Amino acid sequence: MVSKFKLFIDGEWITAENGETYQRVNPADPEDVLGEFQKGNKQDTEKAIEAAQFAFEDWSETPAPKRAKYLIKVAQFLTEQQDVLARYMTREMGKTLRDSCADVQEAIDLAYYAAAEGKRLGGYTVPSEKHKKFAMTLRLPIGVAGLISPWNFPLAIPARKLFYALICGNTTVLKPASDTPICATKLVELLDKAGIPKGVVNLVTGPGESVGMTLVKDKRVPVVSFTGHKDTGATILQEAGVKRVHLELGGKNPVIVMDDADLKLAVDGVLWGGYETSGQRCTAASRVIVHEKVKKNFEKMLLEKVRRLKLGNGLDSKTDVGPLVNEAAQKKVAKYVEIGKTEGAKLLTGGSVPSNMKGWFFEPTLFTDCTRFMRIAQEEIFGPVVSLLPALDLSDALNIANCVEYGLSSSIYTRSIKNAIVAVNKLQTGLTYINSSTIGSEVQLPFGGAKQSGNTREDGPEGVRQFTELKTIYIDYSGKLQKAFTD
Ligand code: UN1
Repeated sequence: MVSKFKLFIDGEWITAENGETYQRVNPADPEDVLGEFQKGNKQDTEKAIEAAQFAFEDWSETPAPKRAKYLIKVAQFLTEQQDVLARYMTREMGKTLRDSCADVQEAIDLAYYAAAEGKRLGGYTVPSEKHKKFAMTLRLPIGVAGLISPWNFPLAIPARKLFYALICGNTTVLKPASDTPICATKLVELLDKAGIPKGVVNLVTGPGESVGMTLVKDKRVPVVSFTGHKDTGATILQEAGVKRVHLELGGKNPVIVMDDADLKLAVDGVLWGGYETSGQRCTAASRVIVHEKVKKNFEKMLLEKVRRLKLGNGLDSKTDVGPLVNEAAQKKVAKYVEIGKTEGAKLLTGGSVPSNMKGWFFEPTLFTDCTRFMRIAQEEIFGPVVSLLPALDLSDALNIANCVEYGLSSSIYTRSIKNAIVAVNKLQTGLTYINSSTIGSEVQLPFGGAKQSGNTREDGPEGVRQFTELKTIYIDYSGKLQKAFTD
């Protein structure tokens, strides 16, 4: 029997108005049907928006430290259910169990961090120009938040968006990626179990064109947070009109390996950053820019390890690299490998769909002798494909690193403080890691990119800024009219 999943609107688990559903299968085993999900549409989304709008007054007036209590309960439930949730995640999205557990852990950390922000949620005070006048700011909730989350972090990213929106006093409508509805549904179930008041959290599964776009266009939704492809982000910006639109988009993240680097450490960093989650992270280390003096040696060391990566079902503890999320992703990666070969990049290993596996697998792939303007060195592949590019020196490496339209994450391996500081200042990315890979952001620090990688920062104190309206307050207790900018 196929499990049936529902929408969650105004505190009720209901089916979509038009009765349409869709199925999702396990990417490691397309015969394993994971469930039947509601194909929500514009009407369902509007119903959810109305419910969220209605719930806003009470929720926004609930003291933030009280709102935090629901998040702490959810953190406890997530902790109790970490293994169960990780298994669902691996089955619906493909990543290894180890990786899925980390995703659940990120959600747990986010819940505790956001809950603590509930006790700090405040503005600032500054002196006024005038006698007997007090000036300050307050952070107030915005309203209904439309949250559109991707499939690569099926729990952590919906959690990040929901928890910050909620702690700040907004009500929410979540539209998760159609490939990963189970984890999002489980998260909403836990919020419901924690007793979150009805209408505060609503879940509508269904296509981006109807559900997502309704959230984007509807004037009753004053803030939208989206993580996903840059082209979708650009469409959202065009369609949204005047509202807050937070975009976390793609990346083409470089690792620079200098001639003074600890090469073993750099190899391990590239291996983790490039192939964990099968390269399906917006922060994935997809370009490795290697100083020509160490290129040969580094290439050999990396190749040896890439060859040893075990491709397989994420539920198997021996697996290093799981499948891609769906068939379209597999085709896209295969297409890029062909483009790379045609452009003259040298394929060192991988490059094919394995013939003996029935899921959407792709071999861990390594290219070398790439040049900066090749498409495989410019465009986001979102698969287990890493491209090595030689560089003459630090300045050449930085030019190569910056010559893409993205600017999310970057990394440099060096023993020189000078190289590291120059790189921090010159790399045009929201995140820079020194002597560690391009992935692995922590919840208490801002996350987000420059250039085409997005227009915002999530996480840490920035998460609160995303979901609050900053109100400026002047309190004049002089009892007189005091005109601005005079005497
Ligand atoms: C993403 O891929 O969309 O640093 C986000 C990391 C994760 C976030 C990735 N914490 O890799």
